[in-house]
Amino acid sequence: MDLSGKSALVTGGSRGIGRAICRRLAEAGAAVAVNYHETEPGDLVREIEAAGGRALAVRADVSIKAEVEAMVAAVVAGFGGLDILVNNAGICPFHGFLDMPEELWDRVQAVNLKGTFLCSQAAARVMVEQGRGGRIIAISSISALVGGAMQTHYTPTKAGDHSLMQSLAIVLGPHGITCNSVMPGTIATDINREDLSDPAKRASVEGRIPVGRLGEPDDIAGPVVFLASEAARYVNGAGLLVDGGLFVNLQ
Ligand code: NAD
Ligand code: RM4
Repeated sequence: MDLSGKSALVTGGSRGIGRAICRRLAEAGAAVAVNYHETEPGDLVREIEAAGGRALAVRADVSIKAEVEAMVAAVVAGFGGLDILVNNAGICPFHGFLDMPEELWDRVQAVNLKGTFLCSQAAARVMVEQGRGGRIIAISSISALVGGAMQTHYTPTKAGDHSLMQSLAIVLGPHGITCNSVMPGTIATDINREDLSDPAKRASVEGRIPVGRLGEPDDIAGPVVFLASEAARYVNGAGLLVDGGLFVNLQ
């Protein structure tokens, strides 16, 4: 899975799943633009460079069109093009439904779904113009397939991200740009640290995962590198569930 000569952009790349994806894309030879929103990931850029790779940090709030366009322009200026976009940025402020504030609903839609639209559109325009194909990947979720009592604002965005990849697979396939989603199960990161801090909740989730443990960010990076690679050239419009078997463990 050699990505030498390719240029990649990972949104929300400074920590968690995004950080692991940046590391693995760089290891496979891609030049990696690490998008961040708040904390500049200088350490990750230095780590990738120290290992002989190329990386740059690009700030943008993925929900703001002008910032997304400036981010994509900065990647093209820095690396001379863009071949791989990973829509990873996302938020999940766990909240009940009956008292869900409208502003919280709007913010989750804006980051998780509109952000994927804005980044995919800006990147696709560059890829179509370049005329050398490309890869667009969304980090959707098992939550695209199942509900969550404290995630009524979140699960529709993850179903939406997957649905957007399905439609873009049709629109962009003729340009040699494949569009797919990866659907992680429960991966221990900052997004669910508080939710999983309840030992009973953690034990109940762990107990339902056939491989016997929660996911780690690096469990998601390999499948992303695969979808970004030539090995996945005929995979288009797919959703790859990466959950240790959690979803199928119903009975
Ligand atoms: P995380 O909180 O560690 O990472 C989220 C990243 O998104 C951070 O880098 C954050 O800065 C960035 N971000 C948030 N708002 C942003 C904005 N407006 N603009 C740009 N970046 C922004 O959590 P994570 O678990 O690594 O989540 C990464 C993705 O994986 C999310 O889309 C999440 O929905 C998805 N996911 C996570 C799990 C899980 O169990 N952890 C499962 C399925 C899907
Ligand atoms: C995921 C999935 C996980 C949850 C995170 C926040 O999409 O629902 O179980 O911990 O979101």
